[in-house]
Amino acid sequence: QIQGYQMPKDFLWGGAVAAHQLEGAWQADGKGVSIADVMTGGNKEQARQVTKTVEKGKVYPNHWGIDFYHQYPQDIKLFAEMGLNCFRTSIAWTRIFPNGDESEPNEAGLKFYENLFDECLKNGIQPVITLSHFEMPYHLVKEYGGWRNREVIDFFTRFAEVCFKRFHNQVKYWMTFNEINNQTSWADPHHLLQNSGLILNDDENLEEAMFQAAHNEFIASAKAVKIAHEIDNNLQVGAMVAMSPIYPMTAKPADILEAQRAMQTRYYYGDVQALGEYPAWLIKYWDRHDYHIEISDLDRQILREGTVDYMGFSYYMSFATKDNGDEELHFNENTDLVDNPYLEKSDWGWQIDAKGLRYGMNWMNDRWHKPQFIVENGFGAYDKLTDDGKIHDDYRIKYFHDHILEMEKAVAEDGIDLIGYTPWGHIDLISASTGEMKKRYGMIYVDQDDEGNGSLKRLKKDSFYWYQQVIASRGENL
Ligand code: P53
Repeated sequence: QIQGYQMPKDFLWGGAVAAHQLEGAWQADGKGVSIADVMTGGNKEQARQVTKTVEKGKVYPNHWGIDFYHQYPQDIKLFAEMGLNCFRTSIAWTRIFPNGDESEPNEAGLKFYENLFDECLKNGIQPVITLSHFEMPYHLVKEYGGWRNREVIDFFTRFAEVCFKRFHNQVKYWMTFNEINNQTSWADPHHLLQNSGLILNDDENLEEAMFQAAHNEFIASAKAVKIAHEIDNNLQVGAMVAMSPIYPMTAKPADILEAQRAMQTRYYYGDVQALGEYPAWLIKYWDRHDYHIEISDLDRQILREGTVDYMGFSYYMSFATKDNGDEELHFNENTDLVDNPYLEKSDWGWQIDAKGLRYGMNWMNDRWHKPQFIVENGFGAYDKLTDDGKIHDDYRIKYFHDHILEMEKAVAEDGIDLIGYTPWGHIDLISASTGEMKKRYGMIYVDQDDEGNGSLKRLKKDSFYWYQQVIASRGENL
């Protein structure tokens, strides 16, 4: 067993979830319908479907989640027992603005989060909040076309302002858009919907529509940063990118160049949010492809003035790419990724690469010079409840061991300014990509199946006790 490094005293050790994946209670207290409420359950073979309305007879796992909406007081006690001093969740936009375009917020929704955050704070846990985590009001998708429409910017900033005003005494760390760069794989309809509320018409150019929607999100995010600081200078507002480094397949120069363009393509979002400017190569790319992205001079100013305070990011896996043979230097994430023969995969095909975490942290630090916050990391797996009534998830402990060690090296040996670490789904919840319950990330097991049957009982897995002593030793005992 390797000893880790001890992290600073004020380091945040937590867990991370998103409202729509665990709260359930999809219609409680005036909540509106979000995009997650119209996504059916799926699995590895069968993609989730998006339906026009909620249809009878179909399975919508986010409607029940793990019933956190009602059970959170007990769950937070378990989090405190684990030793967490922070808890990342999101505020479901539809609890505050059910349709998204109302002028006044729904008080019952605000009250729910106020009580939830109070309960956390009473237990020594500070909430860390994402404003938009794959759960925008479906009404904004159907009536406004999602983020391709600039009107949505104002709806979002109104929502953000209401939240900052109401919760600034309870919540210091915020993030605007979850994994904003997932839409780099724009050919995947789920990413376009989850990130940007886009349902594409056949005659639309997917990539061009994605760039416009992302631009509108950047403006909304930059405005939110400014509003937050005006309300309370103490607030820290971060970006949130999915860090999956893209390596060159070989040392062949054309592979190296392709991997460089791949990284530029997947992380230009971070460039805009951290540095306040679009990179030159991208402007040239738009010109060459005759893409017309609506960006005004005022927009450019807003971006410069609304750069984020820190970079939140998720880390699950790394990718690889090679020269695609095209005349133009261009990376298409939908077609240009290759398997990395040096890495094993999870049962869902995600390449396991602990060193990639340290690599990604250094890469971001060199480029963006911002404090970082690891707000997701974890291992989705099939867990087995054994006859002794336990879950022996040694594979998950190994994953966390290897990743936390690389994280600690990045801090202790490379000098990266890291705010905290919140493993994903530290309590089992609904998977975002497949809608499954059986793709589990938790250190706390929840007795429920893919159809929503089960006692909902919470059980501590072996990883619960392991993480507990990691935190107690401030990261030394791995
Ligand atoms: P699930 C794709 C690739 C990497 C992370 O994912 C992703 C996705 C989108 O599904 O999502 C993040 O549940 C996301 C969480 C999500 C978690 O990773 O598909 O921020 O909402 O649950 C894990 O296994």
